[in-house]
Order: sequence, then structure tokens, then C-alpha cells
Amino acid sequence: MAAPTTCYIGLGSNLDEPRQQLDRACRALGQLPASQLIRCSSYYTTKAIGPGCQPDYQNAVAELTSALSPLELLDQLQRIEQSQGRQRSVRWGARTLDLDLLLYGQLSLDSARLTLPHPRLHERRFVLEPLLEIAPQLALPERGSAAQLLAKLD
Ligand code: ROI
Repeated sequence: MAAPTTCYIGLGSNLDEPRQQLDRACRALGQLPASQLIRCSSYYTTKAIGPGCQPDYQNAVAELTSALSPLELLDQLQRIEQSQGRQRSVRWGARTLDLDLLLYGQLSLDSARLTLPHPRLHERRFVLEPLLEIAPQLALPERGSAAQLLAKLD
């Protein structure tokens, strides 16, 4: 099996007790095979970005080390989303749980199922703030310092 890689997962919920959804998701991340949950950020209450009117979100970021491949990890994240009642019918719609694979080490990847780093990571305050709380020195492949990316959003 591959050497463990440090990965960051974005968590978001705005339906059905969002804080409890994130608690449950963090516990599930702690039980992933061949992986170790290192830390989870605090929860941030954020205004919904995107079309339409939605309830506020709870957002957080978790750091894992994992020996799963990127697609194996993605499969596991989608399994957790489904186990918490995620429906994928409406794009940008309200959701019980969204788990985004943000970063897999310093890997850059563009495949049908998965783009790494996450394609909108650098422009989303609701991701960068919790990410910087747990990884203040982080640099993104090709885009550089996460702290500078957040400062540019101000
Ligand atoms: N807005 C916020 N604030 N947080 C999210 O996690 C989130 N997720 C989404 C969209 C609909 C883009 N908006 C969001 O998928």
C-alpha cells in the first residue's frame, strides 16, 4: 500500500441539524480504512454562496493522512455523504452533507471524476478560513500560499 499522504477535506451542511451532520461526518472520517484523522477545524457559520435562497451553512475542514488512492478516498467520502442522506438531485442546492476532497498532498490531477486541488478552493472563503485555521503555512500546488489567497478575497 502507498505511503500515507496528507489530505484536506472540506465539510459543509445546511440541512437537518448541520452541526450534528458535521459531528457525525468527523466521526466517520476518523474511521476510514488505511487513514488517520489528524484534526478538524472549528465550525464556521457562513452565508450560502450560489443561486437562490438557502439556509446558512456550517463549514469546516479536516486534515487526514491516508494510504488510500485519491479515487478510493473519493469513494469513501461519497459513501459517507450517502449514509447521511445526501441527495444529488439539485446542483448548488441545499444539502445535508457535502464532503469535498480539497487537496491530496501536492498532487495536481484533472480526471473525469476528480480535479485536484479542488477547482474552487482558492476562491472560497468558507473553505480557506477553516483550512488556514488548521494549516496556516499551507501552499497550494501552482497557486502558492493559502493565506495570500484568502487575503486577496478581502
Ligand atoms: N455556500 C457555503 N457558504 N458553504 C458551502 O459549503 C456551500 N456549498 C455549496 C454551494 C451551494 C456552492 N454554496 C455553499 O455547494
